[in-house]
Amino acid sequence: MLLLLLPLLGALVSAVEVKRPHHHFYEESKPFTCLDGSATISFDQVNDDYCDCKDGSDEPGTSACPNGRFHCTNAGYRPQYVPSSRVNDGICDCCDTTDEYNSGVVCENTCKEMGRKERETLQQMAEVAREGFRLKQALIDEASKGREEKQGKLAELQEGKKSLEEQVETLKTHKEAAEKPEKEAVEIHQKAWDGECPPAGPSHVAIPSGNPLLPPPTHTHTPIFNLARIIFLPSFSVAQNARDQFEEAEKSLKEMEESIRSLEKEISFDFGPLGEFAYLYGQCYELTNNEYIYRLCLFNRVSQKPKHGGSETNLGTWGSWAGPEDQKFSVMKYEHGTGCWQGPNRSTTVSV
Ligand SMILES: [Ca+2]
Ligand SMILES: [Ca+2]
Repeated sequence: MLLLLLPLLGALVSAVEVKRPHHHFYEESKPFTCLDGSATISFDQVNDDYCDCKDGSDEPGTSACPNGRFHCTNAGYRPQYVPSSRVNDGICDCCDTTDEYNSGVVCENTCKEMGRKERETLQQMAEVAREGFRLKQALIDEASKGREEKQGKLAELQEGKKSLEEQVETLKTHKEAAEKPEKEAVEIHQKAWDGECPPAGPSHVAIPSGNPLLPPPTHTHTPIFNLARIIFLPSFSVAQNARDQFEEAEKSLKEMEESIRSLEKEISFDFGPLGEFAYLYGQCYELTNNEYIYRLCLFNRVSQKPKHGGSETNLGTWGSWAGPEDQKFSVMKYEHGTGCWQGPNRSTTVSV
């Protein structure tokens, strides 16, 4: 009787046997060695619903081994391993339905749909990444162009500075030359004021008015005094003109030097390996919480101001990139802010 039943049982088992996984470890023509090497068994002991290997690797298609893992091929989606305990437990775990091959539960094969959704998501992510790269490249190109422009401008300014310095030097000489007769005239005037007789001079006629170098007019002008005043005025006018020109040129030179300094500073900033952070230069952002308004001006400074009035506190000026070695450009450090009460200076760390 038993002999008669055995082939029948074998037929039943093979009817539900699931030949899986399609993996190079499982070759039907050869004996199977457990993946942990604990035993070698004949291939018909693979997926025979009896646990032979300690690691459960002989039963990838049944729940015979408590530590076994069931492999779903999930054609159209991603292959997956589920714990053997989930095989035929009445719950659909594999999208290709194969974990429920003998539980009577009817699972719907959702692999194709899941694969389609995953591909869509991946495509969207890839598009976002491509867009990001495009943007980054545009920023790099812009930064490179900006840097070239700044360097060109700097060279131009430095050239201009040289000629302006020469101009200032020339105007200074002119000024000094023009101030000499003026000085002499002042001396003459002073002598006249003191009641002495001035030497003969050109007979200019002018109306004295509000000259800061001359004593104020009074009602007791003597003819000599008036003569001195007449000699003085033209030399004052020439000297004043020379002074104005010199001062104006000197002011332009100072402005130019300031522009050079500012450009040199901007060029010296570390805007990332390819200058991709240059676009952030000079941009400011504000964050308000219950108490304070925080203001971050990138590559410049961070400050904090009480929301309901009061003075601003410096939380640090641009220092350096301070991320970990492999991500240096992920953190910005602003340092040397206002000192804390009996403590160190404030500083701010900004995560980019
Ligand atoms: Ca087995
Ligand atoms: Ca299941």
